[in-house]
Amino acid sequence: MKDKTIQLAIVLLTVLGGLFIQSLFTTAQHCNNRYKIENAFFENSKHAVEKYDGIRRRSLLKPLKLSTNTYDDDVLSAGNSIIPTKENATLLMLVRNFELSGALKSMRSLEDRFNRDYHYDWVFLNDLPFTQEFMEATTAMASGNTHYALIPSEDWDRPNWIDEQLFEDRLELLRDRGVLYGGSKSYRNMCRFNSGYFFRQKILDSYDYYFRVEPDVEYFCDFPYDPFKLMRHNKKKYGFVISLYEYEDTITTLWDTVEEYLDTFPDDVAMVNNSYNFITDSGIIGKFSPIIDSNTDYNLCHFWSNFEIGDLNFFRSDRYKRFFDFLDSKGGFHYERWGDAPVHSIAVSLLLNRDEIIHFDELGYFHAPFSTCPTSYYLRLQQRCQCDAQAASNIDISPNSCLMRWWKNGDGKRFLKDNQTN
Ligand SMILES: Nc1nc2c(ncn2[C@@H]2O[C@H](COP(=O)(O)OP(=O)(O)OP(=O)(O)O)[C@@H](O)[C@H]2O)c(=O)[nH]1
Ligand SMILES: *[C@@H]1O[C@H](CO)[C@@H](O)[C@H](O)[C@H]1NC(C)=O
Ligand SMILES: *[C@@H]1O[C@H](CO)[C@@H](O)[C@H](O)[C@H]1NC(C)=O
Ligand SMILES: [Mg+2]
Repeated sequence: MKDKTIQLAIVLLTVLGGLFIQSLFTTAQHCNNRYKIENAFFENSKHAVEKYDGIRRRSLLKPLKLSTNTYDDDVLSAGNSIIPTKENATLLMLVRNFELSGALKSMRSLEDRFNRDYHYDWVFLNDLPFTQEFMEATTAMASGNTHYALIPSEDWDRPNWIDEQLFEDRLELLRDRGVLYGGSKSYRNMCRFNSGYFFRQKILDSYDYYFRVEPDVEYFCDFPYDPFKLMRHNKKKYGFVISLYEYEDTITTLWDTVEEYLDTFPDDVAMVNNSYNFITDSGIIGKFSPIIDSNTDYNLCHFWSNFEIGDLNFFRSDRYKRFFDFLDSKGGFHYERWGDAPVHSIAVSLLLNRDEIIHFDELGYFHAPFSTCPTSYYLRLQQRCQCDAQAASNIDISPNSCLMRWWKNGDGKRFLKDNQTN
C-alpha cells in the first residue's frame, strides 16, 4: 500500500515535472518567436527610416521629383529654404457665422499641415457682420493675424437691373429640375461675388496672393513647400488640386456668352499658349470616353474653386474685369446659376499661358464629396498623409475627373500630348 502510494507520487511528480519542463520550453519558444518577430519589426522600421532618409538625403543634392504631374523640375525646390520667409499673401475664407465649427476644422487642418510654420494672415469675409464669438474662436485658432471684413451690399446683392419676374421664374425652373442650389438666391450672390468681387475687397489690396479656404475641408498631407513661394518663383498665377465636369444645367448659356466675349475682345486672349484645348477638347482620353455630353464646345471641365491659390493682380487686371463684366452683363449669375468655378476656370484657361497654371498634386485635399491624395507611397509617408489613394472619393481615379485632360492639354504630362497641341 505504501509502495503504491510512493509509486503514484513518483508518477505524478514525473508527469508534473514533465509538464513544467514542457511549459518552460514552450515559454522559451514563445519568447524566441516574439523576439524574432520583433526583430523583424525593428529591421522593417529601420529599413523604412533609411528609405525615408534616402528621400531627404537626395533632396540635399537635387530635389527628387516624386509624384508630380506638372513636370516642373523646380516644384519641390522652391520651398526648400531653411528659414521660412513669408510671401505677400493671405489665407482667405468667405464664411457665415453659423459655419464656425466647420471654419475651425478647416483652419486647424491647414494650420497643422502648413501655416504653423509660416503664420500667414487669415482674412475672413462675410455679407453680414461677424459675431464676437466667431472672431474670438478663429483668432485663437490662427497662427497668424486675423482680419475681418464686411462685404458692401453693392458687391454682394443682386443688381437692380436684374428682372425680378424673370429671376423668380428661372429660380423655380432650376429648383424644379432638381439642380443643386438651383432655387437658392444667396448661393447665386456667393457665386457672383466669388467670380467678380472678392478681389476688389479693400482688405485684399495689401496682398499679392490668396489661398481660398472653405469650411469643412481637410488637407491630408504636410505641405512639402510654401505654395505661395512656389507660385512666385515659377511665375504661376493660378493653382488647383481637383478638376472635374460642371453640371450643364447651371450654365446653359455661359459658353455662348464666352464666345461672344471672344469676338468682342480678341486681343485680350493670349491665343498662343493658352489652355483653350483643355476646356474644349472632348475626344476620348485614357480608358474613358467623356461621360458628360455637352451641348456646346465647352467640355464642362473646370478647376474646383473651393481650393484655389491665385494671383490677386491677375484678377484685379483690366483684362479679367472686362471678362467678368461682359459675363455679368448677361445676367447669367442670376437667371441661370453660373458658378465661380467654371468662370474662373474659363478665364484662366483663356487669359493665361498654360504654364502659368499649376496643378498641386502633392497636397492631399478633401471637400465633400471628392478628395485627392498623392499617388506616390513614399511621398505619402514623407508628408505624413492621412488619406487612401484608392478611396472611392478620390476623384483622380474616377471618370468624373478632368485631370487627364489637363495632363494632355494643359501644362501637364507631355507624353500625352500630340504635336499639334504642344
Ligand atoms: N458670408 C457668406 N458666405 C457664404 C454664403 N453662401 C456661401 N458662402 C461661403 O461660400 C463658400 C461656398 O459655399 P458652399 O456652401 O460651401 O458651397 P459649395 O462648396 O458649392 O457646396 P457645399 O460645400 O457642398 O455646400 C463657403 O466658404 C461658404 O461658407 C453666404 O450667403 N454668405
Ligand atoms: C504686397 O502686395 C500689394 C498688392 O500688390 C502691394 O501693394 C504691397 O506693396 C505689397 N507689399 C509688399 C511688402 O511687398
Ligand atoms: C509659347 O510656347 C512656346 C514653346 O514653349 C514658347 O517658345 C513661346 O515663347 C510661348 N509663347 C508665349 C506667348 O508665351
Ligand atoms: Mg463648400
